[in-house]
Amino acid sequence: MATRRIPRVLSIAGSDSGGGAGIQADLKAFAACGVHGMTAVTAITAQNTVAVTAVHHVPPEIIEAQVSAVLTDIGVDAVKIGMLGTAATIEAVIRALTGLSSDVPVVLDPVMVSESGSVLLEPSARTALIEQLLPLVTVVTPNLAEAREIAGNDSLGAQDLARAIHALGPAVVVVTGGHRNVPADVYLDGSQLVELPGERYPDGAAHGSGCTHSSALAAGLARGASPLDAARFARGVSAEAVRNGLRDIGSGAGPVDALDIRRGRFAADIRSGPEPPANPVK
Ligand code: PXL
Repeated sequence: MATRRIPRVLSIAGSDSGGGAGIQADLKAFAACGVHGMTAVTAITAQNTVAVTAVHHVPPEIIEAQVSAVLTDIGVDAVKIGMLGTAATIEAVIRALTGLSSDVPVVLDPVMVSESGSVLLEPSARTALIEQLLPLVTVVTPNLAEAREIAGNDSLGAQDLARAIHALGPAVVVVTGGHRNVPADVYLDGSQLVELPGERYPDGAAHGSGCTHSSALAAGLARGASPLDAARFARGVSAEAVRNGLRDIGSGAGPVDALDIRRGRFAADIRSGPEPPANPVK
């Protein structure tokens, strides 16, 4: 019997040297969600659990080359977009995605500020993100602060923010509930608004929770789920990753753990790891 092809998901996002957020979180979330993860790195951040100390923006042609390399050979079943940083990067990503079939879902996590409070999207790039990229995406997943920024309104509640952002063009809006009074995500597509309740884990470790959420959502779509089911799935995966977060890594906000790293596939005992092949290749 032929085995089913493993779903493929591309993350176009920034690198977090501390391993908590960005592409590092995305690849862990993809592995946890049963899809093959690939990356096009947009920016390299020097970062730990307390601060971002430097950012290098990858040249636009290298971003386009990474996406093109993935699309021309491997192909994708969904794309997740995270940290973009500059207007030049946003334009490069838009150019790179013109080669994408229109039935491939694109999930945008509109990253603006790091967990530790550093600006990850230049203020001058906000217009490009809102006017050029947002109308092209299938799902956008702002947290409350990002939703206020995109909608240009500080006083609306999460449901009205979702409506205002939906009017800007994306097919689906999911306002994540991590910073709301009620711990629920708001899901809105062209026909329905649904509150997705969940637990809040204030004692967990949440660095990378937004990245994990949007990656799990993209993985759900790549596996064939509807946007609503994928949003529910992502809510559960990211909450679990926060609950299970690695509080003892670094002195600041510890990284989420979507993979259950302590119980990793080969974590138990080095001596009882997998047997080497009987006839090792010399
Ligand atoms: O969580 C948003 C985010 C995305 N991408 C990178 C980050 C962060 C937050 O710190 O560092 C690279």
